[in-house]
Amino acid sequence: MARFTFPDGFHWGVATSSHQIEGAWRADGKGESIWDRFSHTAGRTVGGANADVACDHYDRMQEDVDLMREIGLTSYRFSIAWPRIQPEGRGPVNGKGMDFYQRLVDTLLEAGIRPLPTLYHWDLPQALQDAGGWPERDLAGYFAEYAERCAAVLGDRVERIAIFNEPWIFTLLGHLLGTHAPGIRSFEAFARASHTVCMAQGDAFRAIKSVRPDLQIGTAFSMSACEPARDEQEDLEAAERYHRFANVFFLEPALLGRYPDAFVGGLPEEAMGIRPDDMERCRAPLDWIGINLYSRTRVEHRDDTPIGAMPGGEAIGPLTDMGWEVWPDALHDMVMRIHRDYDGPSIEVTENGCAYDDAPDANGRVQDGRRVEYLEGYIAALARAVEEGAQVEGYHAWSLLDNFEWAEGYEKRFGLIYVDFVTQTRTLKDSARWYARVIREHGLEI
Ligand code: IFM
Repeated sequence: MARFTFPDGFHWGVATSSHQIEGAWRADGKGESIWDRFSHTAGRTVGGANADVACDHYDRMQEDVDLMREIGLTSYRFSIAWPRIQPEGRGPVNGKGMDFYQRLVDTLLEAGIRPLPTLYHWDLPQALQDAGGWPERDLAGYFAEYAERCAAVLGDRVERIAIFNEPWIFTLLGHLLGTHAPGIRSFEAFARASHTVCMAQGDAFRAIKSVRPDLQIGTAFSMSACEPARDEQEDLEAAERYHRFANVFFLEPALLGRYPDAFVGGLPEEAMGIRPDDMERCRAPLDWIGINLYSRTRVEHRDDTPIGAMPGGEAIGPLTDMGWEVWPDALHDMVMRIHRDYDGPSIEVTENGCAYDDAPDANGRVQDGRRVEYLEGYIAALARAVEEGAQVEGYHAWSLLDNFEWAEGYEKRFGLIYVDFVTQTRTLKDSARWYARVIREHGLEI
Protein backbone atom coordinates (compact mmCIF):
# COMPACT_ATOMS: atom_id res chain seq x y z
CA MET A 1 0.00 0.00 0.00
CA ALA A 2 1.23 3.48 -0.83
CA ARG A 3 -0.26 6.89 -0.33
CA PHE A 4 -1.55 8.52 -3.52
CA THR A 5 -2.07 12.26 -3.71
CA PHE A 6 -4.29 13.56 -6.51
CA PRO A 7 -2.99 16.40 -8.71
CA ASP A 8 -3.50 20.01 -7.59
CA GLY A 9 -6.85 21.32 -8.71
CA PHE A 10 -8.46 17.86 -8.85
CA HIS A 11 -12.16 18.29 -7.98
CA TRP A 12 -13.96 16.26 -5.36
CA GLY A 13 -17.66 16.30 -6.00
CA VAL A 14 -21.06 14.72 -5.80
CA ALA A 15 -23.76 14.54 -8.45
CA THR A 16 -27.55 14.84 -8.37
CA SER A 17 -30.28 15.57 -10.89
CA SER A 18 -33.21 17.97 -10.88
CA HIS A 19 -36.07 15.49 -11.07
CA GLN A 20 -34.55 13.17 -8.49
CA ILE A 21 -34.15 15.76 -5.72
CA GLU A 22 -35.96 19.04 -6.34
CA GLY A 23 -39.63 18.26 -5.77
CA ALA A 24 -41.74 21.43 -6.23
CA TRP A 25 -43.02 19.90 -9.42
CA ARG A 26 -45.49 22.69 -10.15
CA ALA A 27 -43.76 25.62 -8.41
CA ASP A 28 -43.00 28.98 -9.98
CA GLY A 29 -44.42 28.18 -13.39
CA LYS A 30 -42.64 24.86 -13.98
CA GLY A 31 -44.21 22.79 -16.75
CA GLU A 32 -44.99 19.08 -16.57
CA SER A 33 -42.13 16.76 -17.51
CA ILE A 34 -42.32 13.27 -19.00
CA TRP A 35 -41.25 11.90 -15.63
CA ASP A 36 -44.08 13.75 -13.86
CA ARG A 37 -46.50 12.18 -16.33
CA PHE A 38 -44.88 8.72 -16.18
CA SER A 39 -44.76 8.50 -12.37
CA HIS A 40 -48.33 9.80 -12.08
CA THR A 41 -49.45 6.89 -14.26
CA ALA A 42 -50.44 3.77 -12.31
CA GLY A 43 -48.04 0.86 -12.42
CA ARG A 44 -44.96 2.64 -13.73
CA THR A 45 -42.86 3.00 -10.55
CA VAL A 46 -42.30 0.78 -7.52
CA GLY A 47 -45.07 1.49 -5.02
CA GLY A 48 -46.46 4.21 -7.28
CA ALA A 49 -43.71 6.57 -6.09
CA ASN A 50 -43.36 9.98 -7.70
CA ALA A 51 -41.01 12.94 -7.34
CA ASP A 52 -43.59 15.61 -6.48
CA VAL A 53 -41.66 16.30 -3.26
CA ALA A 54 -38.56 14.07 -3.56
CA CYS A 55 -35.86 15.65 -1.32
CA ASP A 56 -37.60 19.03 -1.35
CA HIS A 57 -34.29 20.47 -2.53
CA TYR A 58 -36.00 23.33 -4.37
CA ASP A 59 -36.93 24.75 -0.97
CA ARG A 60 -33.92 23.45 0.96
CA MET A 61 -31.16 24.40 -1.44
CA GLN A 62 -29.23 26.51 1.10
CA GLU A 63 -29.30 23.70 3.69
CA ASP A 64 -28.03 21.24 1.09
CA VAL A 65 -25.18 23.52 0.00
CA ASP A 66 -24.27 23.93 3.69
CA LEU A 67 -24.02 20.14 3.92
CA MET A 68 -21.80 20.07 0.83
CA ARG A 69 -19.56 22.61 2.50
CA GLU A 70 -19.47 20.51 5.67
CA ILE A 71 -18.20 17.53 3.64
CA GLY A 72 -15.63 19.81 2.01
CA LEU A 73 -16.79 19.24 -1.58
CA THR A 74 -15.14 21.29 -4.29
CA SER A 75 -17.51 20.43 -7.15
CA TYR A 76 -21.25 19.89 -7.44
CA ARG A 77 -22.80 18.36 -10.53
CA PHE A 78 -26.52 19.13 -10.75
CA SER A 79 -28.98 19.30 -13.62
CA ILE A 80 -31.27 22.01 -14.90
CA ALA A 81 -34.92 21.06 -15.36
CA TRP A 82 -35.84 22.12 -18.89
CA PRO A 83 -39.55 22.49 -17.91
CA ARG A 84 -38.59 25.05 -15.24
CA ILE A 85 -36.81 27.15 -17.89
CA GLN A 86 -39.29 26.65 -20.74
CA PRO A 87 -42.47 25.07 -19.33
CA GLU A 88 -43.58 23.93 -22.80
CA GLY A 89 -40.06 23.26 -24.07
CA ARG A 90 -40.19 26.22 -26.46
CA GLY A 91 -40.75 29.93 -26.19
CA PRO A 92 -39.80 32.52 -23.59
CA VAL A 93 -37.73 31.77 -20.53
CA ASN A 94 -39.60 31.40 -17.26
CA GLY A 95 -37.65 33.90 -15.13
CA LYS A 96 -38.50 32.30 -11.81
CA GLY A 97 -37.23 28.93 -12.98
CA MET A 98 -33.95 30.40 -14.20
CA ASP A 99 -33.63 32.37 -10.93
CA PHE A 100 -33.47 29.14 -8.98
CA TYR A 101 -30.40 27.96 -10.87
CA GLN A 102 -28.80 31.40 -10.69
CA ARG A 103 -29.22 31.35 -6.91
CA LEU A 104 -27.87 27.82 -6.77
CA VAL A 105 -24.78 28.76 -8.78
CA ASP A 106 -24.17 31.87 -6.67
CA THR A 107 -24.63 29.94 -3.42
CA LEU A 108 -22.16 27.29 -4.59
CA LEU A 109 -19.58 29.86 -5.60
CA GLU A 110 -19.91 31.59 -2.22
CA ALA A 111 -19.27 28.19 -0.61
CA GLY A 112 -16.16 27.65 -2.76
CA ILE A 113 -17.78 24.83 -4.72
CA ARG A 114 -17.51 24.58 -8.51
CA PRO A 115 -20.95 24.42 -10.16
CA LEU A 116 -21.09 21.77 -12.92
CA PRO A 117 -24.54 21.93 -14.54
CA THR A 118 -26.00 19.29 -16.84
CA LEU A 119 -28.57 20.57 -19.31
CA TYR A 120 -30.61 17.40 -19.68
CA HIS A 121 -31.00 14.66 -17.11
CA TRP A 122 -34.14 13.08 -18.53
CA ASP A 123 -36.95 15.50 -17.58
CA LEU A 124 -38.20 16.42 -21.06
CA PRO A 125 -41.08 18.91 -21.10
CA GLN A 126 -44.24 16.83 -21.62
CA ALA A 127 -45.41 19.29 -24.30
CA LEU A 128 -42.45 18.22 -26.46
CA GLN A 129 -43.28 14.57 -25.89
CA ASP A 130 -46.79 15.34 -27.09
CA ALA A 131 -45.16 16.75 -30.23
CA GLY A 132 -43.31 13.46 -30.83
CA GLY A 133 -40.49 13.47 -28.26
CA TRP A 134 -36.87 12.56 -29.07
CA PRO A 135 -37.79 10.38 -32.07
CA GLU A 136 -38.87 13.65 -33.72
CA ARG A 137 -35.91 15.47 -35.40
CA ASP A 138 -37.18 18.96 -34.53
CA LEU A 139 -36.31 18.29 -30.91
CA ALA A 140 -32.64 18.84 -31.72
CA GLY A 141 -33.29 22.46 -32.64
CA TYR A 142 -35.52 23.15 -29.64
CA PHE A 143 -32.92 21.64 -27.34
CA ALA A 144 -30.17 23.81 -28.81
CA GLU A 145 -32.25 26.94 -28.16
CA TYR A 146 -32.76 25.91 -24.56
CA ALA A 147 -29.05 25.15 -24.18
CA GLU A 148 -28.10 28.54 -25.58
CA ARG A 149 -30.39 30.34 -23.14
CA CYS A 150 -28.98 28.53 -20.13
CA ALA A 151 -25.43 29.16 -21.29
CA ALA A 152 -26.12 32.85 -21.91
CA VAL A 153 -27.43 33.35 -18.37
CA LEU A 154 -25.17 31.04 -16.34
CA GLY A 155 -22.08 30.97 -18.53
CA ASP A 156 -20.36 33.89 -16.80
CA ARG A 157 -20.11 31.91 -13.54
CA VAL A 158 -19.71 28.38 -14.80
CA GLU A 159 -16.53 26.98 -16.39
CA ARG A 160 -17.82 23.60 -17.53
CA ILE A 161 -21.19 22.33 -18.60
CA ALA A 162 -22.51 18.89 -19.58
CA ILE A 163 -25.01 18.64 -22.42
CA PHE A 164 -26.62 15.27 -21.71
CA ASN A 165 -26.71 12.76 -18.92
CA GLU A 166 -26.40 9.19 -20.18
CA PRO A 167 -27.91 9.46 -23.67
CA TRP A 168 -27.73 5.70 -24.17
CA ILE A 169 -29.72 5.01 -21.00
CA PHE A 170 -32.57 7.45 -21.59
CA THR A 171 -33.01 6.53 -25.24
CA LEU A 172 -32.85 2.78 -24.52
CA LEU A 173 -34.92 2.55 -21.34
CA GLY A 174 -37.39 5.19 -22.46
CA HIS A 175 -37.93 4.07 -26.06
CA LEU A 176 -36.91 0.42 -26.48
CA LEU A 177 -37.46 -1.20 -23.09
CA GLY A 178 -40.22 1.12 -21.91
CA THR A 179 -39.17 0.96 -18.24
CA HIS A 180 -38.44 4.69 -18.05
CA ALA A 181 -40.37 7.71 -19.30
CA PRO A 182 -41.91 8.06 -21.82
CA GLY A 183 -42.45 4.28 -21.61
CA ILE A 184 -42.27 3.42 -25.33
CA ARG A 185 -41.26 -0.03 -26.60
CA SER A 186 -40.16 0.23 -30.19
CA PHE A 187 -36.85 -0.35 -31.93
CA GLU A 188 -37.63 2.38 -34.41
CA ALA A 189 -38.44 4.95 -31.70
CA PHE A 190 -35.14 4.06 -30.00
CA ALA A 191 -33.20 4.29 -33.26
CA ARG A 192 -34.72 7.65 -34.21
CA ALA A 193 -34.40 9.06 -30.69
CA SER A 194 -30.71 8.11 -30.62
CA HIS A 195 -30.03 9.96 -33.83
CA THR A 196 -31.96 13.08 -32.78
CA VAL A 197 -30.01 13.13 -29.52
CA CYS A 198 -26.71 12.96 -31.41
CA MET A 199 -27.79 15.86 -33.62
CA ALA A 200 -28.99 17.74 -30.55
CA GLN A 201 -25.58 17.23 -28.97
CA GLY A 202 -23.89 18.81 -31.98
CA ASP A 203 -26.43 21.63 -32.29
CA ALA A 204 -26.25 22.43 -28.58
CA PHE A 205 -22.45 22.43 -28.65
CA ARG A 206 -22.43 25.08 -31.38
CA ALA A 207 -25.26 27.08 -29.81
CA ILE A 208 -23.45 27.26 -26.47
CA LYS A 209 -20.12 28.21 -28.06
CA SER A 210 -21.87 30.97 -30.04
CA VAL A 211 -22.76 32.78 -26.81
CA ARG A 212 -20.03 31.51 -24.47
CA PRO A 213 -16.96 30.51 -26.48
CA ASP A 214 -14.91 29.80 -23.35
CA LEU A 215 -17.38 27.45 -21.72
CA GLN A 216 -15.95 23.91 -21.71
CA ILE A 217 -18.57 21.50 -22.94
CA GLY A 218 -18.91 17.76 -22.37
CA THR A 219 -21.52 15.06 -21.88
CA ALA A 220 -21.83 12.52 -19.04
CA PHE A 221 -21.88 9.13 -20.81
CA SER A 222 -22.94 5.92 -19.08
CA MET A 223 -20.02 3.53 -19.39
CA SER A 224 -19.11 0.09 -18.14
CA ALA A 225 -15.95 -1.86 -18.87
CA CYS A 226 -17.07 -4.66 -21.21
CA GLU A 227 -15.39 -8.00 -20.68
CA PRO A 228 -16.02 -11.34 -22.42
CA ALA A 229 -18.11 -13.67 -20.25
CA ARG A 230 -15.95 -16.64 -21.38
CA ASP A 231 -12.44 -16.75 -22.69
CA GLU A 232 -13.60 -17.36 -26.24
CA GLN A 233 -13.18 -15.44 -29.45
CA GLU A 234 -16.90 -15.01 -30.10
CA ASP A 235 -17.42 -13.50 -26.62
CA LEU A 236 -14.40 -11.25 -27.09
CA GLU A 237 -15.90 -9.89 -30.30
CA ALA A 238 -19.31 -9.59 -28.67
CA ALA A 239 -17.79 -7.60 -25.78
CA GLU A 240 -16.21 -5.22 -28.27
CA ARG A 241 -19.50 -4.68 -30.09
CA TYR A 242 -21.27 -4.13 -26.77
CA HIS A 243 -18.64 -1.53 -25.85
CA ARG A 244 -19.31 0.33 -29.10
CA PHE A 245 -23.05 0.18 -28.52
CA ALA A 246 -23.25 0.92 -24.80
CA ASN A 247 -20.22 3.12 -24.16
CA VAL A 248 -19.34 5.17 -27.23
CA PHE A 249 -22.40 5.16 -29.51
CA PHE A 250 -23.13 8.79 -28.58
CA LEU A 251 -19.50 9.83 -28.17
CA GLU A 252 -18.05 8.90 -31.55
CA PRO A 253 -20.59 10.86 -33.64
CA ALA A 254 -19.43 13.91 -31.69
CA LEU A 255 -15.69 13.29 -31.81
CA LEU A 256 -15.38 11.47 -35.14
CA GLY A 257 -18.54 12.35 -37.09
CA ARG A 258 -19.62 8.71 -37.45
CA TYR A 259 -21.39 5.98 -35.52
CA PRO A 260 -19.23 3.12 -34.28
CA ASP A 261 -19.59 -0.27 -35.89
CA ALA A 262 -21.80 -1.94 -33.27
CA PHE A 263 -24.55 -3.71 -35.23
CA VAL A 264 -23.92 -7.11 -36.79
CA GLY A 265 -25.90 -6.25 -39.91
CA GLY A 266 -24.54 -2.69 -40.17
CA LEU A 267 -25.97 0.58 -38.85
CA PRO A 268 -29.80 0.69 -39.12
CA GLU A 269 -29.59 3.99 -41.01
CA GLU A 270 -33.12 3.87 -42.31
CA ALA A 271 -34.66 3.18 -38.93
CA MET A 272 -32.52 5.96 -37.46
CA GLY A 273 -33.68 8.36 -40.17
CA ILE A 274 -30.14 9.49 -41.07
CA ARG A 275 -30.05 12.10 -43.85
CA PRO A 276 -27.04 13.09 -45.99
CA ASP A 277 -25.62 16.01 -43.94
CA ASP A 278 -26.58 14.73 -40.53
CA MET A 279 -23.22 13.36 -39.46
CA GLU A 280 -21.56 16.76 -39.84
CA ARG A 281 -24.33 18.10 -37.66
CA CYS A 282 -23.57 15.46 -34.99
CA ARG A 283 -19.89 16.35 -34.91
CA ALA A 284 -18.84 18.35 -31.86
CA PRO A 285 -15.30 18.44 -30.52
CA LEU A 286 -16.24 17.99 -26.87
CA ASP A 287 -13.84 19.74 -24.50
CA TRP A 288 -14.16 16.98 -21.93
CA ILE A 289 -15.69 13.54 -21.54
CA GLY A 290 -17.82 12.61 -18.56
CA ILE A 291 -17.84 8.99 -17.40
CA ASN A 292 -20.69 7.64 -15.27
CA LEU A 293 -19.56 4.22 -14.15
CA TYR A 294 -20.92 1.84 -11.55
CA SER A 295 -19.85 -1.63 -12.57
CA ARG A 296 -18.41 -3.80 -15.32
CA THR A 297 -20.45 -5.73 -17.89
CA ARG A 298 -19.59 -9.30 -18.79
CA VAL A 299 -20.79 -9.98 -22.31
CA GLU A 300 -21.62 -13.13 -24.22
CA HIS A 301 -22.15 -13.75 -27.91
CA ARG A 302 -25.83 -14.03 -28.89
CA ASP A 303 -27.31 -14.53 -32.33
CA ASP A 304 -30.73 -13.19 -31.42
CA THR A 305 -29.92 -9.50 -30.88
CA PRO A 306 -29.03 -6.78 -33.44
CA ILE A 307 -25.58 -6.37 -31.91
CA GLY A 308 -24.98 -10.10 -31.47
CA ALA A 309 -24.26 -9.65 -27.79
CA MET A 310 -25.92 -9.53 -24.38
CA PRO A 311 -24.72 -9.11 -20.81
CA GLY A 312 -24.10 -12.58 -19.41
CA GLY A 313 -21.98 -14.68 -17.09
CA GLU A 314 -22.11 -14.86 -13.30
CA ALA A 315 -21.08 -11.94 -11.12
CA ILE A 316 -17.97 -12.59 -9.07
CA GLY A 317 -17.87 -9.45 -6.94
CA PRO A 318 -20.53 -8.64 -4.33
CA LEU A 319 -23.80 -7.07 -5.51
CA THR A 320 -25.26 -3.73 -4.44
CA ASP A 321 -28.99 -3.28 -3.81
CA MET A 322 -29.39 -2.57 -7.53
CA GLY A 323 -27.92 -6.01 -8.24
CA TRP A 324 -24.85 -4.33 -9.77
CA GLU A 325 -21.52 -6.08 -9.29
CA VAL A 326 -18.90 -4.24 -7.26
CA TRP A 327 -15.84 -4.26 -9.51
CA PRO A 328 -13.46 -1.33 -8.88
CA ASP A 329 -11.04 -2.21 -11.71
CA ALA A 330 -13.81 -1.33 -14.14
CA LEU A 331 -13.26 2.37 -13.41
CA HIS A 332 -9.54 2.13 -14.01
CA ASP A 333 -10.01 0.12 -17.21
CA MET A 334 -12.71 2.37 -18.65
CA VAL A 335 -10.82 5.59 -17.95
CA MET A 336 -7.68 4.12 -19.52
CA ARG A 337 -9.56 2.96 -22.58
CA ILE A 338 -11.05 6.42 -23.16
CA HIS A 339 -7.63 7.94 -22.53
CA ARG A 340 -6.03 5.65 -25.12
CA ASP A 341 -8.75 5.61 -27.77
CA TYR A 342 -9.38 9.36 -27.96
CA ASP A 343 -5.94 10.84 -27.58
CA GLY A 344 -5.78 11.67 -23.89
CA PRO A 345 -8.90 13.83 -23.48
CA SER A 346 -9.86 15.71 -20.35
CA ILE A 347 -12.03 13.32 -18.33
CA GLU A 348 -14.39 13.83 -15.40
CA VAL A 349 -15.88 10.94 -13.47
CA THR A 350 -19.35 12.44 -13.44
CA GLU A 351 -21.01 9.61 -11.44
CA ASN A 352 -19.95 6.62 -9.39
CA GLY A 353 -21.66 5.06 -6.40
CA CYS A 354 -23.80 2.32 -4.93
CA ALA A 355 -27.21 1.69 -3.40
CA TYR A 356 -27.41 0.18 0.08
CA ASP A 357 -30.33 0.45 2.46
CA ASP A 358 -28.44 1.33 5.68
CA ALA A 359 -30.57 3.47 8.00
CA PRO A 360 -29.88 5.40 11.23
CA ASP A 361 -29.17 3.12 14.21
CA ALA A 362 -30.38 3.73 17.78
CA ASN A 363 -27.81 6.53 18.13
CA GLY A 364 -28.81 8.12 14.86
CA ARG A 365 -25.64 6.98 13.09
CA VAL A 366 -25.77 5.51 9.59
CA GLN A 367 -23.04 2.89 9.41
CA ASP A 368 -22.74 2.30 5.68
CA GLY A 369 -19.45 0.43 5.70
CA ARG A 370 -20.22 -1.27 2.39
CA ARG A 371 -20.41 2.15 0.70
CA VAL A 372 -17.08 3.17 2.25
CA GLU A 373 -15.52 0.00 0.91
CA TYR A 374 -17.06 0.56 -2.53
CA LEU A 375 -15.86 4.16 -2.78
CA GLU A 376 -12.42 3.31 -1.45
CA GLY A 377 -12.00 0.61 -4.11
CA TYR A 378 -13.18 2.75 -7.00
CA ILE A 379 -11.29 5.90 -6.00
CA ALA A 380 -8.12 3.84 -5.58
CA ALA A 381 -8.70 2.37 -9.06
CA LEU A 382 -9.13 5.89 -10.42
CA ALA A 383 -5.91 6.94 -8.70
CA ARG A 384 -4.09 4.20 -10.61
CA ALA A 385 -5.44 5.57 -13.88
CA VAL A 386 -4.27 9.06 -12.96
CA GLU A 387 -0.87 7.64 -12.06
CA GLU A 388 -0.74 6.00 -15.51
CA GLY A 389 -1.30 9.34 -17.19
CA ALA A 390 -5.07 9.75 -17.70
CA GLN A 391 -6.14 13.41 -17.55
CA VAL A 392 -8.85 13.11 -14.94
CA GLU A 393 -10.03 16.45 -13.58
CA GLY A 394 -12.64 15.39 -11.05
CA TYR A 395 -14.62 12.66 -9.35
CA HIS A 396 -18.32 12.88 -8.44
CA ALA A 397 -19.97 10.40 -6.11
CA TRP A 398 -23.57 9.56 -6.91
CA SER A 399 -25.22 10.90 -4.90
CA LEU A 400 -25.33 13.70 -2.35
CA LEU A 401 -28.70 12.58 -0.99
CA ASP A 402 -30.84 9.45 -1.04
CA ASN A 403 -33.34 10.37 -3.75
CA PHE A 404 -35.98 9.34 -6.28
CA GLU A 405 -34.34 6.45 -8.11
CA TRP A 406 -36.61 6.67 -11.16
CA ALA A 407 -38.79 3.55 -11.65
CA GLU A 408 -37.31 2.10 -8.43
CA GLY A 409 -38.84 4.88 -6.34
CA TYR A 410 -37.24 5.63 -2.97
CA GLU A 411 -36.12 2.17 -1.91
CA LYS A 412 -32.70 2.28 -3.54
CA ARG A 413 -30.58 4.64 -1.45
CA PHE A 414 -27.49 6.01 -3.20
CA GLY A 415 -26.85 9.00 -0.91
CA LEU A 416 -23.82 9.92 1.17
CA ILE A 417 -26.54 11.62 3.20
CA TYR A 418 -29.52 9.71 4.52
CA VAL A 419 -32.89 11.35 3.87
CA ASP A 420 -35.92 10.64 6.01
CA PHE A 421 -38.60 11.21 3.36
CA VAL A 422 -41.30 11.86 5.97
CA THR A 423 -39.53 14.61 7.91
CA GLN A 424 -36.94 15.57 5.24
CA THR A 425 -34.25 15.28 7.94
CA ARG A 426 -30.78 14.78 6.50
CA THR A 427 -28.13 12.67 8.29
CA LEU A 428 -24.53 12.37 7.13
CA LYS A 429 -23.70 8.69 6.69
CA ASP A 430 -20.30 7.27 7.70
CA SER A 431 -19.39 7.35 4.00
CA ALA A 432 -19.83 11.14 3.91
CA ARG A 433 -17.40 11.50 6.82
CA TRP A 434 -14.97 9.09 5.18
CA TYR A 435 -15.20 11.03 1.89
CA ALA A 436 -14.61 14.29 3.80
CA ARG A 437 -11.31 12.84 5.04
CA VAL A 438 -10.22 11.78 1.54
CA ILE A 439 -11.00 15.30 0.33
CA ARG A 440 -9.06 16.92 3.20
CA GLU A 441 -6.08 14.68 2.54
CA HIS A 442 -6.51 14.99 -1.24
CA GLY A 443 -5.74 11.30 -1.62
CA LEU A 444 -5.81 7.84 -0.10
CA GLU A 445 -3.88 4.59 0.26
CA ILE A 446 -3.76 2.54 -2.90
O1 IFM B 1 -29.88 7.64 -10.38
C1 IFM B 1 -29.21 7.37 -11.56
C2 IFM B 1 -28.84 8.64 -12.29
O2 IFM B 1 -29.95 9.42 -12.54
C3 IFM B 1 -28.17 8.32 -13.59
N1 IFM B 1 -27.08 7.40 -13.40
C4 IFM B 1 -27.29 6.23 -12.61
C5 IFM B 1 -27.93 6.60 -11.29
C6 IFM B 1 -28.18 5.34 -10.44
O3 IFM B 1 -29.05 4.48 -11.10
